[in-house]
Amino acid sequence: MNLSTDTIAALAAHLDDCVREARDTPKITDDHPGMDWEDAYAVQDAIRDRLLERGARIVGYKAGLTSHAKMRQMSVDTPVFGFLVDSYGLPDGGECRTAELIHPKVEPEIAFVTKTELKGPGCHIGAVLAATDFIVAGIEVIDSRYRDFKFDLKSVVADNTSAARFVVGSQPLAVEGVDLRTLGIVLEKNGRAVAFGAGAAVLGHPAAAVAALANHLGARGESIPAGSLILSGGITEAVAVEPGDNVTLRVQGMGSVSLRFI
Ligand code: OOG
Ligand code: MG
Repeated sequence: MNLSTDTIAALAAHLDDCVREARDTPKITDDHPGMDWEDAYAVQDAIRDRLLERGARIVGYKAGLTSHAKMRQMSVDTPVFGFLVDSYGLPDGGECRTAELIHPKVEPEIAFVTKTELKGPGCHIGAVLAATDFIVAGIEVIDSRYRDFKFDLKSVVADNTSAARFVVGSQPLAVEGVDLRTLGIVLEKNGRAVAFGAGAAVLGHPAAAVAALANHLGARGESIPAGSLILSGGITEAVAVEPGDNVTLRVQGMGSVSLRFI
């Protein structure tokens, strides 16, 4: 750790205020070039504590930058991990209010719901599949608090990996007998298909992203509790949205899920 406890608390308050006021900021490493990984996750933890103090509940976790398309789009080279709270969740077919956000983008994802605890180190795809209750189609709405979505990995980790909103579909699929690598997805914006992909785009297998999350949490003395929702990461590049847009994600065997941006 290179930053003081006070600096970490101040950075968390700053990013939390940016979320609440839908206002952007230069990336925080501009002023704190010495910030290391531990500092970055400490800022994320401090944001989580602020949300919990205001009554939010942790409903799950997210892995991000798990596909080459996303890594290329954001010019970075390793996955990052964040948390999801209940207030980020939207109903399928519901409205997402863009006035509450800075510059939202949508990502097509495969979401996992766990039935037993997952604990690293040593977590692998097999353990994730054994602990998975079902998978479901998910759209993540990301909204980096950094100006023009320009960041480095440590800044994005501190900003809870741009987490803002998410919606999951209502047609669960059991993983038994399903090859998650070849699950096809189509993302539509206003009735037009704008991005396509398959599960293998995410670290070769979406369950690998969940295993990486469990190993990341394990290194910090945490685990993924049973009943968690986990977004395994955008399969394609993120797509910018604006008021009036309708977004639908179709996933093979899992029906569709949609959001309206107002
Ligand atoms: C970071 C979050 C990326 C994903 O699924 O890859 C992410 C960002 O691109 O702002 O959630
Ligand atoms: Mg995502």
